[in-house]
Amino acid sequence: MLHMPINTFKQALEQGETQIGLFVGLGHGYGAELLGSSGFDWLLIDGEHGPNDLRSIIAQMQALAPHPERLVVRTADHNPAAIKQLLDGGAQTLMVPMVESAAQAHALVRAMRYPPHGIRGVGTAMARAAHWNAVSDYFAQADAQMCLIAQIESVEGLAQLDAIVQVPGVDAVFIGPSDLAASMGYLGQPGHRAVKTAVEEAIARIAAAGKAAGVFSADLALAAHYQALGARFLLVGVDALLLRNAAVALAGKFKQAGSPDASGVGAAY
Ligand code: 3PY
Ligand code: MG
Repeated sequence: MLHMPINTFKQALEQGETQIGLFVGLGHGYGAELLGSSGFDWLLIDGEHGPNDLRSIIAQMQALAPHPERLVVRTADHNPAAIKQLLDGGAQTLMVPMVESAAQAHALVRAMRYPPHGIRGVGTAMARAAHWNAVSDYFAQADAQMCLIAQIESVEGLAQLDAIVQVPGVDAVFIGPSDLAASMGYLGQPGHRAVKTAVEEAIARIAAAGKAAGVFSADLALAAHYQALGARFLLVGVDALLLRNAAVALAGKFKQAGSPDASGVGAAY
């Protein structure tokens, strides 16, 4: 007899636990598997900017299933049909970009719930989430185990933040500093003082409403600052950049050293 898995990411949010995560953006199960048991609390499989489709996202969830990291999938947009397929594919926690009104948030909650509480279509015979009808309590548990993270990342979203955060079923709010910076007129400057102040204020407002606040910063000092202000789930890096930066650093280090015999080169082996 199979049972619906408990959403431990949602549980940790409810318990006020801090969760540190990484973007998974290479778009392939092989790269995702490599990140399993790497020490992060959660991983964000990025269906918005990563080169992903439903099949590649499912392959990454399968590859990471044996590992302890909690999985969150970011959707490309608000499309309820795509949300339905991700939930059927086994995603329990969705991060949805660019939420700008309580009405949008409410529609997203409904997309993640079965009637009478929502509009999610029923198709468990083809759903990995229900282990193809073998999960006996799937319908009883499904709505409760879903977790919605609304992303606030525009001036309009910030203006509507207090209403969005109150929508029942919005479990957490994640600030996107890059899009917010662009929306504020500081494209490419997520660390700009004005953006930083806006993020700080948003974290405080989300926490005051009793919801979990999240944010991304690859600047670790800034990430730690946001954590100290009350952010409870953070992304602190991007897999593609870790690989790229390590490759550039290794090439530079070896070429600068000039000779395979130079001390320190090859220390990793
Ligand atoms: C953003 O910064 O815009 C994101 O979506 C991720 O942090
Ligand atoms: Mg964004």
